[in-house]
Amino acid sequence: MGYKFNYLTNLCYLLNDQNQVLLIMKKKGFGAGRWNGPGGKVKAGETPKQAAVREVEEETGYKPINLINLGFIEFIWPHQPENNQVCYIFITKKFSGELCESEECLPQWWDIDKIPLEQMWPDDVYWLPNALQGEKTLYRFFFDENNNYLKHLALC
Ligand code: 6U4
Repeated sequence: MGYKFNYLTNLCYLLNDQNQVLLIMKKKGFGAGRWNGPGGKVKAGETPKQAAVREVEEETGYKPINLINLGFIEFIWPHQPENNQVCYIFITKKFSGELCESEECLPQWWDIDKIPLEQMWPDDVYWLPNALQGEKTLYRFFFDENNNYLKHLALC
């Protein structure tokens, strides 16, 4: 079965040398009130990687260097297909600049083994801990109209 995707997005995970990952609390828009990786929509003319660099700078103040692509996740809302998106997943241990809170979001470092999964998107528990270990990430997740998790499958 083919799915229609309205846009491409990205999520980008910065890791530091204290075994921590940088997450943001989005203050407004889609996903507000949840902790998530920095990221957002890929704009016309950008590659997913260029968009990830831009979003991380806008949302955290850091400039990521040498982003590694782990794969992508198809997020599907069968009853709200306008939300459907293909989300590219990036990770890096290299970045420059200074951490900076913005009007849009609060960035915060979290110990990798204590990430706040209960305050994140419900799919993250299935894939994020492995992705933070550098594992290939290729999935399709389905959500209901209240953004509750329905089911998922691996795409490889
Ligand atoms: P606007 O308001 O259009 O400037 P922008 O930050 O460009 O926002 P946004 O927030 O719509 O884009 O992008 C959605 C973000 O949410 C992307 O980083 C992907 C992420 N996202 C969407 N569904 C998700 C899900 N089910 N699980 C997850 N992240 C998800 O972990």
